[in-house]
Amino acid sequence: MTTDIKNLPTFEELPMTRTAPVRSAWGVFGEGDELGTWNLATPAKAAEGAALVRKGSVFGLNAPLDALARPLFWFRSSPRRTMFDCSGGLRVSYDEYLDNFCPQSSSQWDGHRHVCHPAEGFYNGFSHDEVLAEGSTVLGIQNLAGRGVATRGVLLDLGRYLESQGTPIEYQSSQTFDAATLEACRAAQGVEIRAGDVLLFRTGWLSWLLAQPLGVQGALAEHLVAPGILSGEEMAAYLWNLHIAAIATDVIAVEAWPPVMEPGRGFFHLQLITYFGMNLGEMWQLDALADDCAADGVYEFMLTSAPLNITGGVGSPPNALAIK
Ligand code: UVW
Repeated sequence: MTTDIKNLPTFEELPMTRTAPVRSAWGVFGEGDELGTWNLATPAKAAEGAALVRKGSVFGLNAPLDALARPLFWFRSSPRRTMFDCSGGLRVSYDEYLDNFCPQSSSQWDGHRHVCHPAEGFYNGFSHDEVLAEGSTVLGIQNLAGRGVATRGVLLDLGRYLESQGTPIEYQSSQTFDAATLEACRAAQGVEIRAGDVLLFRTGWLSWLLAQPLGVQGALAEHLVAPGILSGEEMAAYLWNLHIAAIATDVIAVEAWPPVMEPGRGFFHLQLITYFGMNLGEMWQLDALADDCAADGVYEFMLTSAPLNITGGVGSPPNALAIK
């Protein structure tokens, strides 16, 4: 199915079918769709992104896989890498393997399998049985890996913007950014956000975290607090009505942590991933890109991402590039 990205329902018009949950986009991209808002990153958007490549500057947006000795969620682990001589001791050829590799322990995409509602299921109404059945690949990250991402990217540098306003972000807090703040930052930067874009917002949190002594990182792993967007209906309306293909950031969870639990619905991840079908990019390293945007005043670029082609995968490092 080809998506008419100029003719999408507004947030106020959702849901589009009688059986879909409130504030959900189930059915908007077709019954059985597994890509969600990635449908908005069309071939025309790839061409629009490519037209933004002017000076040839390339920014890799992945932090190292083992950036954190101890990932901040207890259920994640950093990979252990072992390099070995595969030439029978001749010392002419080497391979390696990774143990303990969790694709979401550093820069990552949270894919469509990452969260779901206990009763309503996964994005687009796929049930637990359909997704979790032995051998099922439904909603897996391979869907995105197979098509790849090439589109227009836009950076909102909230870190710089809020500092310029005299209200620098408090990294060791659950500070929230509401839609008005995102809009004010966007307006101050003089950049448009268009349908099919990947929207990046930078806080500076990841660089702050990586510069902290292990004791501070360990304390955060025990009791995580982190800034992020404000959850709730106003933010949901703002993000849906932009008709972006995805949102990504340098903080750990897109939304502030600990998250706000909406009764009967859960944390904001569900609104975005489960109900909109929108993947979340987290812990991306955005500082070099942000420095460049601040220097030349250009906050739009080509954004590419080639996630690992993990059959049935929940998430992946993004392998994202911004090219200006
Ligand atoms: C959780 O959803 C718990 O973590 P993250 O958003 O970092 O993937």
